[in-house]
Amino acid sequence: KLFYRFKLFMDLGIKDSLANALKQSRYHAKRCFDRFTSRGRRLVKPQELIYAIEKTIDDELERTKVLEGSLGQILRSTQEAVVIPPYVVLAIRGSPGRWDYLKVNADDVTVHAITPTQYLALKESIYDKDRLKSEDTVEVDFGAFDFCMPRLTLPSSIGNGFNYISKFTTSKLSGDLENAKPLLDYLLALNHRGEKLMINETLDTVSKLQKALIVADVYLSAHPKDEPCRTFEHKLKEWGFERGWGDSAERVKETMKMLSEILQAPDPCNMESFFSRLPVIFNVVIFSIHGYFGQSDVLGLPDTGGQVVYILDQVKALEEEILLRIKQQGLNAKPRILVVSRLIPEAQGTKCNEEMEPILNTMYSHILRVPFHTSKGILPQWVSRFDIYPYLERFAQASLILCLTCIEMEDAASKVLEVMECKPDLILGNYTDGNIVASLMAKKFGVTQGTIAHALEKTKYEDSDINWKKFEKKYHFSCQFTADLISMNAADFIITSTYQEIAGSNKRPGQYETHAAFTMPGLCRVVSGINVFDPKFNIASPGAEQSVYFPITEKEKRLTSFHPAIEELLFNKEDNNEHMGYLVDRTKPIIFSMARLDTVKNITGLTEWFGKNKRLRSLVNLVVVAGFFDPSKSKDREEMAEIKKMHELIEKYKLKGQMRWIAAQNDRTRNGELYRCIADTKGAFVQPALYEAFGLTVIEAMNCGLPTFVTNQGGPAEIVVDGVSGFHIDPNNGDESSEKIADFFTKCKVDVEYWDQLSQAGLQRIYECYTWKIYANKVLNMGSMYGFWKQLNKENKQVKQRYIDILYDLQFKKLAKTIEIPNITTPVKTEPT
Ligand code: UDP
Ligand code: LCN
Repeated sequence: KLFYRFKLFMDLGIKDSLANALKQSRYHAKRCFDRFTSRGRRLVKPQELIYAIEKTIDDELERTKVLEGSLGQILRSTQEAVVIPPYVVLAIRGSPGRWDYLKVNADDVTVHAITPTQYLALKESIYDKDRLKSEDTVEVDFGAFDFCMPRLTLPSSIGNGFNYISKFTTSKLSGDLENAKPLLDYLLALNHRGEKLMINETLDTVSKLQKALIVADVYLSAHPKDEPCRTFEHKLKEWGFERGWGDSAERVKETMKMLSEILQAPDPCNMESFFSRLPVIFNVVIFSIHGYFGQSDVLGLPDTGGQVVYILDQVKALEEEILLRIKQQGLNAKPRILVVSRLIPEAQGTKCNEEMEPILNTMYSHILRVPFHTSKGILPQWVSRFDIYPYLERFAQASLILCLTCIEMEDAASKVLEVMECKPDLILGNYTDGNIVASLMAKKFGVTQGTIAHALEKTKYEDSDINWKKFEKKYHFSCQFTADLISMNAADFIITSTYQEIAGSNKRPGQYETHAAFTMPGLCRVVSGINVFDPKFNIASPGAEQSVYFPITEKEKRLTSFHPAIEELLFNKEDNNEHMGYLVDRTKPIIFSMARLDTVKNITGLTEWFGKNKRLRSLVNLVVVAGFFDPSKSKDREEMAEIKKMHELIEKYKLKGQMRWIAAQNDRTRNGELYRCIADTKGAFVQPALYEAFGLTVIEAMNCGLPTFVTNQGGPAEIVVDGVSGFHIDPNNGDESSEKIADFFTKCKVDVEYWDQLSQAGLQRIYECYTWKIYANKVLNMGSMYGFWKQLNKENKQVKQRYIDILYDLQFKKLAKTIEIPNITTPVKTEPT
């Protein structure tokens, strides 16, 4: 069906396909479109479109014909429709990233194509009739800067930007030898703390470089392969070569050969390999600002979830990879990685009030915390990620005016310089707040920038853009979406965890894709926010720390010292403030889930599915680790409601005896063993989220050999291949999902090998795609290659930056000021600590 739909759209174009379809089924189409318009102006969701066909066509055969035919295909590809009688305007997503806007006149069923601007204006008019007439809407159009930049064409290429950048770079350097001049300039500029690397000014033309490479090749051929570079580097220096080519004669020769071949006849493969060997990245700054960012006692606190885990593991993996590369480059430099976060004086027993904290299991990496300054002093308390925007500019200290007026104040930029004693080579941002600060800092230092979203909030809340005013007080989406737009456009490359994060699936748009065209009526109309075919998009999925999350089959490594505590946690019958509910029948397998108690995590949903499904209850016990039990102790708006709901469900379905609710567990080493103890019961992990951006718990469980049932909404559906390395469940269809889980356990009873088969297949999937080693290698390669690409296209980057500055100054700053700064109860000194 998908192929048929795609072919239909390709052959005729969507507009003509729809026009033909309407002609062919004119009678039914007219009735169907009349039905849409009969209920007046409104926004219609896709389910309603299909439902309308089902309701208007009585004859079953006819109905199937229309539903399976072109009209049905087009309506199935429609993501939403604006109804303004007599018009029905369809936003059609023919394939990932490709959108068409078609206006159908319900009276005569004629079709006209319209632009995104026109579509968004019509959509706005539903919410505010006068908007159509108003001409004061600010339009944001990033597409206007991209006309000269290469784009990918196939939906299947999306997220594979790095490979295309090496191809585009190759073609830019091809042809005349002089086309390689930008590469020569790039190499000439390479240095580490002032010490030149790779080449020096002796090789100031491409032809001199090319000749020197030939001489060096002959010279190196006479040396044993494993001869250390120290013994011949003085000779190479005479010809203009500095250190950084390799640690042995063989490696230096190989790297030089790659460059020779690039100069002779560039090809993307060589280009990638050469850039992966360049000594470019030694110092990295990663911004992860909100939450309680720390190494212990932070997980489970509001807003503090997987991204903290991700960043700490990421730092360890990046440091290991940088160290390996430095060694292979024949250098003895020391790398430095700083995770810059917020210093929170009221640290709630965490270390978030400490300025510097070494990162465990690393040699050169630290958390650097900088406080939020306000006009009333340092902000002592935690603030929600939704309310964080007024503090960020001063935190980054990126504005020139601020630099001149608040010289005495500590800020992230000066702290980074002080600790690193130089500019970073790469800046990474995490989540909206980290990304906007990363953008400000990268601009200030002129450094390559990568962004990581973890989750873009826009997709989590339905119609959060068009209804932004309704959400504003609670969530400040106006700030968040503007900040996201700024940083995704400012970034040199974007790291995503899955394809779906960028471009969704055939059915559902991706998180980034929903920023392509959207509107916040009365604020701005984004006619081109980001293009998912931009080669800056890359998929680099995180892993799970394999020394913590290892399979149950590795028996000798099991952390048996935790077993008494885990036994207590799972089976002790007395309720306390760490666990409530108990498990009468210990012989049953356990289905397990662990998450923050956010609405979107749907732990209450899972509890309800379990409560309702007698068969499942007879087969397994349920254990969930989530939040805590007293709603009055929560500071988080959503968490309070979820806590109350959990208590109600436990009562309603009389779950005590079959369900255990455990409060958030912060000891990840013990959690690793907990997953394995669940696996010992031949249980399973369930990730029931209404939407999950990636889902670290899924890969943690899989690493421990636990079969998984994962939401089909978001990243987990990509991690797990349904029926092979786990199962997909539909969070919006609890009955079907709980039946699927029950079926699995029924089958396990008959087929004793089935559980092991799933467990093994999960592990295989992890080793192929989801490890930190694969991640770190990809990210460092990106840092190197996109750094050069940025230089190759510096004029375009500068022009775009000026546009970004306008959006930042005129929109973001104004919006950030509307967020109230809470009272500072305890006076906290404003001088640097
Ligand atoms: N986690 C934990 N204790 C808890 C809840 C979660 O240690 O009580 C950890 C979990 O093991 C995982 C992370 O927090 O490493 C959650 O990441 P995920 O991607 O699943 O969700 P997020 O919280 O980032 O939305
Ligand atoms: C945030 C989320 O919501 C999760 O889906 C991710 O796994 C986590 O960050 C780490 O990227």
